[in-house]
Amino acid sequence: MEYNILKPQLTDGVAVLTISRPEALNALNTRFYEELNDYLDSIEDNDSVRVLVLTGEGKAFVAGADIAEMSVKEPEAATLFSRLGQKSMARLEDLGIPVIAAVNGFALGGGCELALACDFRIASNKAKFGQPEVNLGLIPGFAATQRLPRLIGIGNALFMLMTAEMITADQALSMGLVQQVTEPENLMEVVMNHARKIAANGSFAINRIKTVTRSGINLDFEMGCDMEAQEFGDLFGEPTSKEGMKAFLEKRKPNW
Ligand code: CO8
Repeated sequence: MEYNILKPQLTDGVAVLTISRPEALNALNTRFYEELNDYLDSIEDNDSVRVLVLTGEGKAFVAGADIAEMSVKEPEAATLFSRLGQKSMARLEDLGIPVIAAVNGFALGGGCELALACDFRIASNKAKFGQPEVNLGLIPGFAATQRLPRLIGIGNALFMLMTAEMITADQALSMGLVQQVTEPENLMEVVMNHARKIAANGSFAINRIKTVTRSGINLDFEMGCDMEAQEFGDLFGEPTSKEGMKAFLEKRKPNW
């Protein structure tokens, strides 16, 4: 498929997917989701992609769902669009590799929701976060009502959802919504350093961290621990764990 909105790039096992529709501040429309799903199909079984980074071109990460496209929808079509967004974002959460949001600018509404579906978020100090749906007479439709309280607690989530206030990257950091804030010019370098470090580690362990943590948060604590013990044990059947521990004992870098 030819992409009009997405610009994918792959270096050293790290795929950077830039959302590029700057004339609409990268607003998410149906075409975006078609391209995203096509791209995810293409990397799902591609072992050379070990980390995925999402970012936006221009002054926005993503300024929300496309209000122009949404404004003419009837209830049934709006529900379908919401489902399309929810399912597409769930694919990022379920992807077998880490997904990092490099938040370069506005992450509003659907844009904040897209960042929430990533495994962690690193933001430029110019980034702004918000869930301004109520200003449009709407509620979020790409799972912010569900992911936000799980990530930052119900008080912080309801503050963002009810006030529609735009918060700074530093405020987002203090709420745990982002994990690191950088100077704008350093954002991609910082993100790429993390991504390359993750990509250089044994992907078996990294990918299991994602599965166990993401599945575990929706399970009872004991069931989560059972799953962790099972996965921990399974790793001992992989050559990568033997090599990792052997390398430590031999005071050398692992040769995965
Ligand atoms: N959708 C469509 N176009 C947009 C969007 C958007 N979300 N955001 C910005 N644009 C367009 C503007 O209309 C403008 O276009 P034009 O140049 O043709 O007039 C262009 O991008 C540049 O925007 P501005 O001139 O407004 O730029 P400013 O720097 O002055 O302002 C803001 C930047 C503050 C980010 C401002 O653009 C803004 O408030 N945008 C809307 C933010 C918003 O409300 N987002 C939430 C949308 S609702 C949502 O995401 C719900 C998700 C769930 C959907 C469920 C499906 C049913």
